[in-house]
Amino acid sequence: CGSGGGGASGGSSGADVITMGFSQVGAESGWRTANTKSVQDAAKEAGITLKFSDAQQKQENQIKAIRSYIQQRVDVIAFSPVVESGWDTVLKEAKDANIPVILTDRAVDSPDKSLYKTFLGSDFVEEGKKAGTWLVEEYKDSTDPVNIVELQGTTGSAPANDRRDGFQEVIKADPKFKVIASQTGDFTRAKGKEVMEAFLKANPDIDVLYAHNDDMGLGAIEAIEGAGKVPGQDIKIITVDAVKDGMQALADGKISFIVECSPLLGPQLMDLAKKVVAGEQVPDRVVTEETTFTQEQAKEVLSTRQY
Ligand code: GZL
Repeated sequence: CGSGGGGASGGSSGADVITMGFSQVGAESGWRTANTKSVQDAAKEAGITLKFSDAQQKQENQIKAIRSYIQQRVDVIAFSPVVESGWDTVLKEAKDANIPVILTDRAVDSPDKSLYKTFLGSDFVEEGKKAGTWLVEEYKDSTDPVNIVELQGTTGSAPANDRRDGFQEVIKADPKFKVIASQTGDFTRAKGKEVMEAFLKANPDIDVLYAHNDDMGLGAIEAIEGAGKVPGQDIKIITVDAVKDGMQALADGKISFIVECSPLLGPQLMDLAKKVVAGEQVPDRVVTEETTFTQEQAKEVLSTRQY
């Protein structure tokens, strides 16, 4: 019956099957692939009918998908906003259509918190702080300048803004840490490699790379090796995510430290969706559990990693 917003939709079986419209950022990284699998598997497990769209990292495609879900009268909409701004209009349309919205993975900067029921995802500022804290510890016995280059995530995205800010908040305490170059690599390996090649050409004495995700770090490793330098030794590398390829590079000593960002949001998302559709109260914010990994720890857990 697809009554949308609160009522259970008819779905194929006609029973109380919930229909969720999900707008995914894209397929830009190993993290995103794992996140998509988690959402799709969890929907199946929960008996939720999932309408899924891949926005290829374009906000206009996400807005189109959300409008289409509103037209289809889905029971609940969930999405990972590719960037923080520009959502108020379409979220207002969902609210006016009485269709609840759940934010997953990334946040929006809308001041009107009534536009969505809850935000499930990591604390990216914390992730940036964890990266900075490791670096401060790593160089605690040195007074020499530490030249850092930064590969930022997608411009305007919550993870890029917050991982940058959290990292800065920690390293600003010691003036020896200098971010000598910072540019977006759009969370992809290809762009990470391309930007790192430019960094290497312009800066002969880079000590550290801080990459906002494993994929850009892995692309940068190709550039570093291409420049005849040893990743993890000539240039220490800190990344975020802890996907399998990143953890392998960490275990191999090419990456120095990884801050975990879990993509396995599917099960929690489906639980929240059921509660929201049933009109139950849910927390405004659900922060995912995650840790950090050194090279030694990566060797221990590599075989058990789910993604
Ligand atoms: C973080 C997520 C980021 C990952 C990247 O929750 O939005 O997007 O860190 C992914 O790998 O592309």
